[in-house]
Amino acid sequence: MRFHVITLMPAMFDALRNQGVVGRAIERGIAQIRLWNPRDYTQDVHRTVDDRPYGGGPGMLMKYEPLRAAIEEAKAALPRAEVVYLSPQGRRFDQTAARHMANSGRDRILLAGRYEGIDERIIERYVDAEWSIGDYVLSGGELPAMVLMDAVIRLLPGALGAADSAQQDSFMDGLLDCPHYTRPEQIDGLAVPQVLQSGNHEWIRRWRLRQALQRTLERRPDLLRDRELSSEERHILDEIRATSGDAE
Ligand code: 9D3
Repeated sequence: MRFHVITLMPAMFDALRNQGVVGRAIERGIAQIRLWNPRDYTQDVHRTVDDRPYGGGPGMLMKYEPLRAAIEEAKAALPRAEVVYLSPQGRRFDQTAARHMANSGRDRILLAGRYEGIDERIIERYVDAEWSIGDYVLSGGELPAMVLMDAVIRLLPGALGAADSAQQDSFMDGLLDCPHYTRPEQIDGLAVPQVLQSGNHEWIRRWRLRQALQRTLERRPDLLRDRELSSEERHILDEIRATSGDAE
C-alpha cells in the first residue's frame, strides 16, 4: 500500500519511515511512503508557500498554486489514490477507519497542512476525505498523517510478527487491555497475581477477560455500549457490578 504525503516538513517523517513496525513494513515492500514538498514547486525567489487570508484576521494559509503542483505530481504517480486531508474539521479517525483503509487496498495521498490551514479551493477540487485524530490543537497535519499511516500499515498482512498477528483479532478487541506482568515474580513488595503462575490457561483467560471488562467499565463505559457482548462477558460484567463497592 502506497502513501504519498504532501508536506512542508518532510524531515518529520524520518522516524516513522526508519523505525519499528512501519520501517520494517517498508523494507519488506508491504508499504511505501513518499513525500512531496510544495516548496519544491514554488516559482518565486523566496519560495513562498503561504499567504494572508482574504477578509483579514490572524495567521497565514497555505497558498493554492504550490499545493496544486505538489498534489498533481502525487496524482500522476498514484492516479487511482484517494486524496485525504488531515484536518480538525474531519471525521474522527478510529480503529474502524484504520481497518477499512487497510482492507481497501487503495493507495492514498495525504495532505498535511501547516499554518491556519489551506485555501478552501484545494479541498473543493482535490480532497476526497477529511480526517481528524481527536479534539486537541496540534500545529500541523504531519503528526496526524503519521498516526494514520502507523495505524493502517501495522494492519497490512505481514507487517507484524507472528505473536502480534495472532493477537490482531483477539476476543478482547474493543475492550481495554488487562494488566501484564513480566519477571521478577516479586519486586519492591509487589507480587505477580498467583493465577498467572497457575499454568491453568482457562483460569488465566477468564481472569484477563474479567480485568479487561472491569477496567473498561470503570474507565471507558462508552466502549461497552458500542460493543456486542458474549453471554460469558455479560455474566462476568453482572458479577463485577454486583461486587462493585466491595473493592474500590
Ligand atoms: C488554533 C488554530 N485554530 C483556530 C481555531 C485552527 C487550527 C488550524 C490548524 C487548528 C489546528 C491546526 C493544525 N492541525 C491540524 O492540521 C490537524 C489536527 C489537529 O490539530 N488536531 C487533531 N487532528 C488534526 S488533523 C490535522
